[in-house]
Amino acid sequence: LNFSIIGVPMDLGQNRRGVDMGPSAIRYAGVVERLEALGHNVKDEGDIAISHARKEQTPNTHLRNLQDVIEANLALAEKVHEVLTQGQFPLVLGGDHSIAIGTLAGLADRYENLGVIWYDAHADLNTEETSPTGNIHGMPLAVSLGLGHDDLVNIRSFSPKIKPENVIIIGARSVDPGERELIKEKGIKVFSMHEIDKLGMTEVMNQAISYLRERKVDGVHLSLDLDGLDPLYTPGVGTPVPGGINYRESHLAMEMLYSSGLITSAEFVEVNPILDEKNKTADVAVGLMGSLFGESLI
Ligand code: DIR
Ligand code: MN
Ligand code: MN
Ligand code: MN
Repeated sequence: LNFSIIGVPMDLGQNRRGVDMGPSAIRYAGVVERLEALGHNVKDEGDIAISHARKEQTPNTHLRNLQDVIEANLALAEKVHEVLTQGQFPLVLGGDHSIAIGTLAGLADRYENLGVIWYDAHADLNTEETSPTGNIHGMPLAVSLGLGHDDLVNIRSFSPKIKPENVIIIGARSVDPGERELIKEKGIKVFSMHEIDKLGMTEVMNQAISYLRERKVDGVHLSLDLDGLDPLYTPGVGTPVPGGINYRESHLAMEMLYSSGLITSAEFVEVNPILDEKNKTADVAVGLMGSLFGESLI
């Protein structure tokens, strides 16, 4: 593959500083070398410029740092769109998960029927009305489905970006009441920790892959929040939730996605080296990219 790595040093979609250093931590963990060793071509596009001179809060909204999040995602969407037109595979490094708004906006006019795998402890389906926190990193999936603040929903001037029946959430274990309602209302496919425990990761991934094939998707974006894994393996995340997906299960999931040949773009988000132990979380992220892009043991 011909990768374009796009760093997004964004930490304004949530409360804990340091996740803006995620792209550096992942580069330090050797992402470029790891992919090149697999025979891929890798172009590092550098980072999207994020202003750390924070804008004034938008009055009468519960959406934290709204203007900064809009600006960053407008720039990211343009960049993702640009690298796609060059035939590159977009690999986005976060940064908090609010950046998925821009990634999906940049992908969406290229794919008529994009599939999305959301690997996360959370559903990221809140809106301003349902959010318990006001943190936009808890909202990107809802925004991409067309629900949320107009300026977020209409990035690149169209909405929605994706269809609810093309979304699969894997690893959920912390879902807010409003998100649960939306999952039911839209019929979003969820493999929570309950299904992973009960069926095992092999069956979960087989079902997920068949589901997307039946939907006749023309591309699949993997949005991987490192908090989907158990914090034992990825402690450097802002909102850790115990009882998560383990290390081997996660590698197996990535290996099965590689074999499926379905994945056409990916992002790895919420790596916060300030909260980490010796860059463990970025190391795991790069390891998972290895499995996702062709490493095998034998
Ligand atoms: C929570 C946490 N559901 C919120 N969300 C997180 O703030 O909306 N998403 N951490 O990754
Ligand atoms: Mn998330
Ligand atoms: Mn276009
Ligand atoms: Mn999460």
